[in-house]
Amino acid sequence: MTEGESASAARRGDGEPLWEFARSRGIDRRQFLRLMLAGGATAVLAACVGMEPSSSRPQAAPTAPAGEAVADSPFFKDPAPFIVRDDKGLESRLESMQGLITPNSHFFVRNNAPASLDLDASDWRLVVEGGAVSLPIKLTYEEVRTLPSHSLISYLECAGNHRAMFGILNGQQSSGTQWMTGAVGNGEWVGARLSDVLTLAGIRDDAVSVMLVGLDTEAPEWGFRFVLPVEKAMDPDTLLAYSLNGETLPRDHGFPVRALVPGWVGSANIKWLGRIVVSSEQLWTRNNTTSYTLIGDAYPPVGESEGRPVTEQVIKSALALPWPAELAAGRRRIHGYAHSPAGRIARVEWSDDGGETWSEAEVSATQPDYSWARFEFEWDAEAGERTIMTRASDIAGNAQPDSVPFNEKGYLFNQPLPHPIRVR
Ligand SMILES: Nc1nc2c(c(=O)[nH]1)N[C@H]1C(S)=C(S)[C@@H](COP(=O)(O)O)O[C@H]1N2
Ligand SMILES: [Mo]
Repeated sequence: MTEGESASAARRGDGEPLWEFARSRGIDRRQFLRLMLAGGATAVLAACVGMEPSSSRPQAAPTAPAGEAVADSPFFKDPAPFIVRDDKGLESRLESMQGLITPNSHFFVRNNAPASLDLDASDWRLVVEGGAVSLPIKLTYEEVRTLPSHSLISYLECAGNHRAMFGILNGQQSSGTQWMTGAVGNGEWVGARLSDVLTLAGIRDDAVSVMLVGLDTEAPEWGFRFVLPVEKAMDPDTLLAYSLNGETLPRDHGFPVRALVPGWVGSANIKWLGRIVVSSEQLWTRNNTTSYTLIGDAYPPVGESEGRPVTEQVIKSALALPWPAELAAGRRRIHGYAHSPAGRIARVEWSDDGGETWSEAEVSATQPDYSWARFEFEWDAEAGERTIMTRASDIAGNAQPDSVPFNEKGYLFNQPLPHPIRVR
């Protein structure tokens, strides 16, 4: 693939918006065509970056979002709506959600550093470098925001969501934060395409790995970083996000810019992004060798990893109820959420007899982009100690498996959950 070809690949299905964008930066049709002939989308984007929009469009100010840090808290947001797992984890309560979008105040937080960073957007730079780029660049926040913006609705889930269930249901506890079902949220993200930034940096056709590095820990051994294969990095839906649910990206979620990698495990979605390293070799780092790796009898090691690095999520469903739940007897509507990286949820079934018989739940019709689905059903709650189990399948034919082989760090647990409910 030549540089020109990689540029057009980056714009596939998006030719017209590039022209629209160039025009909004004062570039006329002839200049546009000349730039396209000379250097493809790379040249057009390079000519656009740094130029003021000719029509002013509303942009959030490049300052940290409002709100004072809670005294002595490692987080900026109020922990009240959450299950506080530890000083690095706020778990959402699914029962506090009704609609499709998780409000920012209720969106789970997972940090590996001791505290959320408080960065100043005017000092912030994004460095793009490495052996597989021909034009290493350093972008400002304004420059990232000047690139064509793309918005999508996507769920974001920690690889360790449901991890506690290895111990609770299968009797074998894994290491790591014992998340129940709330290390997941669904939001509307706006950002630049990572592919546009890589195109600006002149990504070469021999690129293999794109490593995203957070500013929380830059140490070579322990920096929080994630290696994407170039194909996923160049996917037009992989974003450098600066907005969540119509607000400037909150500091707990990676202000000023984070990666949003739809369908991939939470740890790929690097917050407080500071550096991107593009290499013509497969890169190995902590987060694909010892961490975020399936280690166990069922998972033979891959490359320099101790096991199989986690990449894509798996299909899951959970009820929006406390664990355990307490309900009064009688008919009621129960709801929950299901999500799959492979596409829309086609079907959710539920069982209140331990999986002997299953009934179909209603699945929300609205399920844009990489959104999770909301499902609901009517349940006649009879007094006693009860359980309800749900299992989802997606339009690609994936379904939740009956069992998941153990892995030491407890990732990707997606067995159907027999949710305990005490009915009085
Ligand atoms: N720089 C940086 N990025 C990071 C993390 C981190 O600790 N540092 N945590 C990752 C993990 S493990 C998850 S699950 C998601 C959580 O995103 P959230 O806190 O916005 O919900 O961010 C990921 N990105
Ligand atoms: Mo995570």
